Amino acid sequence: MIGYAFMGRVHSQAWRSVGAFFDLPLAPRMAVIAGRSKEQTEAAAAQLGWADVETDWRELIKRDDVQIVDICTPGDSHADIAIAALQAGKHVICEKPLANTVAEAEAMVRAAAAAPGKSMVAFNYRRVPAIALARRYVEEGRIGEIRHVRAAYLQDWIVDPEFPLVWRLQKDKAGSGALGDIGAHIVDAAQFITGENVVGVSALTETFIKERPLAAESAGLGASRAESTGQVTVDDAALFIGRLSGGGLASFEATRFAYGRKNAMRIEIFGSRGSLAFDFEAMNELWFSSGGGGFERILVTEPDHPYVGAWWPPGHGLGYEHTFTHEIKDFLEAVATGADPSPSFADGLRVQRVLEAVEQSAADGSRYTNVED
Ligand code: SOE
Repeated sequence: MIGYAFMGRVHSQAWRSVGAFFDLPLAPRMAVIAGRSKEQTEAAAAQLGWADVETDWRELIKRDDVQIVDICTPGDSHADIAIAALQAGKHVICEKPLANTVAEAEAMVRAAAAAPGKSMVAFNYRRVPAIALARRYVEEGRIGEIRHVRAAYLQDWIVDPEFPLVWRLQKDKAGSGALGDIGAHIVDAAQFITGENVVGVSALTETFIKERPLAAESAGLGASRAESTGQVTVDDAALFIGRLSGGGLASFEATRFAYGRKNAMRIEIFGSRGSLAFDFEAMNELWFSSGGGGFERILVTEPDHPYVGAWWPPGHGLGYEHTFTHEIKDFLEAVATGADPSPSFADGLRVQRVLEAVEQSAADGSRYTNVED
């Protein structure tokens, strides 16, 4: 694993627990974790359960005891690490969004196609049981043809103008702001559940707070007031409408400025025969309308619901971390059986192209912009 912050911690939890709940065709061993600071990486390894540490990811990739590389770093290093790992014959799982640019994502797709290893982009929300169940309902034709998708991802962690300029607010590190961080999730979820693509968009983006205090680690002792702030170089919010490949219409809202909404990843799908609705803040529920008569609440905790049978008795519920455990389980099965894991790097590139079209449209007065194929 490379990186030990939020994503490194949650992926580690998944690697630690997956074998205790699922019958796996192979047993993962948590060999080595890489980070730049030796001290902090050693502390992370001890806490998270990794046997060894490296302070340079290139050394990790060279090791014979590493067959799978899990990339949990900011987007600016995804392409370099993934391509090097694939070329070294490793299997790769990479955090989302796949890369910071379409060009990087294309290079990753080419490297994946040329390499023997398996590769997967970690859109974990596909592995929320209720979202996997929603896809099953669409595949079974229960809601008919898709007319509308209404998706929103609402958070509030940077509403305070004094919140520091962390890497997620810097374009050179994160690629984009709310758009790539959380907008990418709802684009992927919409495409996953409906089985259709977003083919064109019209967008607005905004950065409400343009300057913020530097994060502690970059604020330098004795910095004057003027020197202790920096420019926010990404969007705070991105709103866009789009067309789906099946002829339906979609709307997307991604914002970190929605006070009271912590991780409200919401999606509603309206079809010719029925509708589905989901909110991550109540992630064990899926709402289904079979046409007329309003919505029925499905408690997605039954053993025949996706992934649920491996866990607790009905009604006991799952949480955020389980989505990563499910992701690692599916990835390991693909590695063991030789199947192609999903979402692939090509799926990640497809999302990246939507993000790019959103940025182009927003820069171009919201002009309708086709998503490249
Ligand atoms: C931060 O906005 C973040 O952690 C995202 O990066 C994740 O992908 C999402 O799951 C929760 O919010």
